[in-house]
Amino acid sequence: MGMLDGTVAVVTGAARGIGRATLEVFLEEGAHVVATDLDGDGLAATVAATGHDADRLVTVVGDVSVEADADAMIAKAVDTWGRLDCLVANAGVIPLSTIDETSVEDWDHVMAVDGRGMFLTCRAAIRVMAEQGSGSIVCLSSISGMAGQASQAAYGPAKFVATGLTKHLAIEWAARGIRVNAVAPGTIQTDAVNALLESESGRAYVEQMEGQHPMGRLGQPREVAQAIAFLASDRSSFVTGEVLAVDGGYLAQ
Ligand code: RM4
Repeated sequence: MGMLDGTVAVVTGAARGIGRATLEVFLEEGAHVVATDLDGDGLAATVAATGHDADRLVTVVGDVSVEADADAMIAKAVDTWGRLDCLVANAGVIPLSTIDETSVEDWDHVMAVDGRGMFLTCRAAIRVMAEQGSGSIVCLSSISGMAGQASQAAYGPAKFVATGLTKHLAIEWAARGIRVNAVAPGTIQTDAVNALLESESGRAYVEQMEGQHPMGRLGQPREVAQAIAFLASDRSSFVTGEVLAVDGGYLAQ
């Protein structure tokens, strides 16, 4: 028996990083998954690598910041399997910049993807879950959505949106059987973080972050995915409004 047997889930941003690891863990645990991403080629490659067929895994290529796309991601679950038990609102961008390096366009882009995208996918999911009277949403916050950090002048505030949306929606929908939680990952060895290693300033940032995690290492995408699976599943049936740090002790300092 898998922890998510019979569960129908939507995972956004599933082509790589934490989203991809979440897709893999959810499939291992028995879920049926709608995997979505803006990058159609990347998503196709990830899906092929899982070895699963359309019985358990379907895809939507789209942009979470576009209302019609976000709605289509949730509709795909209902059209394919008749219900939606879980949304993992993972899709996002991670720019590193101080405020004086951040243009208005940079700010708007991060808020559109990480902020509005989370709002739109949560709204579409809640409309279905409210009809069912059940559901579990897991939002991707960050240690940057719980505490300040340098060079995160737009991304950090966008992750505070994720934390805030989680808590407010948890209260708003608790009585209707919908749980809303978040994970707050520390620095995780994803493709996005690995890409930072290509520039000198990016490498200095990652090395410094590594030293700031009490466990003395970066996290792995799968370590976050396991926490997401727990929050998605019935094993966390009395947990809502929680932001679970998966950060090697970073926020405990
Ligand atoms: C994460 C968090 C980490 C940072 C990465 C780039 O959400 O803020 O600390 O290293 O983004």
